[in-house]
Amino acid sequence: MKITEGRVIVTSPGRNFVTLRLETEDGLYGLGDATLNGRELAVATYLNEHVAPALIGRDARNIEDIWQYLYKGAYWRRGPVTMSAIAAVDMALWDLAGKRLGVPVHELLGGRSRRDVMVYGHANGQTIEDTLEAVARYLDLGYKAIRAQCGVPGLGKAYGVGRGELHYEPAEPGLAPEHEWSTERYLEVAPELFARLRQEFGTEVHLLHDAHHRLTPTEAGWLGQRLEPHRLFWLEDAVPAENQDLFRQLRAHTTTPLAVGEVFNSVFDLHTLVTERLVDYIRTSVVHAGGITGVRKIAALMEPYQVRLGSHGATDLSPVCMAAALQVDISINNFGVQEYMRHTEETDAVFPHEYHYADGALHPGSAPGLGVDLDEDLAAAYPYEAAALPVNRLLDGTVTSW
Ligand code: EZ4
Ligand code: CO
Repeated sequence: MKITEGRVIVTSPGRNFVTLRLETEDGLYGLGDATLNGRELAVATYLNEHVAPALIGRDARNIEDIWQYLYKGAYWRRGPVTMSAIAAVDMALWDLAGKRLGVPVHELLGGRSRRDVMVYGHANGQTIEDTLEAVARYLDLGYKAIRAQCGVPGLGKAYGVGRGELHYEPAEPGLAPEHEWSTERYLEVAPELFARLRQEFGTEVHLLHDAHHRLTPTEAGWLGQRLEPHRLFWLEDAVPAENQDLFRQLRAHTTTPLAVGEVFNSVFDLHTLVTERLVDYIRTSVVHAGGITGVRKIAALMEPYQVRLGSHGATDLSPVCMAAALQVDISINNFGVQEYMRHTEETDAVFPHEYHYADGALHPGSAPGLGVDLDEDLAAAYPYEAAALPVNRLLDGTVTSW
């Protein structure tokens, strides 16, 4: 089962996606997502120049060995560009393995641990009233878990408060835009939002919230305490993710469950958080954390500490990543929830997939491999367009720090 070709396809059906297609000598092919929002071409180049040539002639059946070879063979370990490239290879190899054996990938990962994969969507509004309406719409669609965000009074566009309803696209065309931010004003509105949500919708629905790395542990502890009566499913990215030490102070000050990790790419980004049990959920995604193999290593570390996986699944993670994430989610024991923001119709047409939504959950389907394809002719109709995630400045012009 020698690998004969590795090709990178960049397409922008509403947003940019980078996909790796690996082909083997018997004519089978596997797909892997390599999309890194705002830095897409760095990963495409890394794959084209450094990874694809090293795969030709290798046996596609040796998934673990190829993962280790790429991880250690880079010498410069970890990092989002490297780990997204490794992830793409890994997903494509699992896809190939499933197709070769005629089974969905989760059957190779130990089978199903649950019936379906609970998902959450983003309910956004400029005001609290708008957000209440957005939550009601998700409830009508059957969602059991909903992330709620609202605008901050007196501020322009706030990051994390999306445009559109079921879609969410925080990247903007061109270079990184600059937005304004005020923690003081945010801390006024956030507890009020959740008080209103519980009043309107009761205690049954799981409510989530994302603070996007903008608070200090003191501010986050204050917020977490005020959210305790409203029993959140989680408070995400309350403090900057890259300093694991900050979570000790935060954890000591609130029993609101904590989630972090959409920007993580290896076990060494989170080992302190897990082994000291400073968070409840880790949000690494298959694409940014070294693929199915990378996320399974992370999930295995988390399991005895009762830390659960709550994978990142915003619109910038392609249907290939979503298909791969669902194979992991359904198979591991310590799964919590999967983020799910729907892709545009154009994206769904470029990436036909087996997974489907019903009753607040995604179902991975039973097609061999990952259960997702790429229509290359259609993909070619959507050329790459530069876009980037925003930077926030405080009201006096200072870039928000760590
Ligand atoms: O901002 O996917 O929880 N979800 C998020 C996402 C991220 C984007 C970054 O590319 O915070 O919406
Ligand atoms: Co987030």
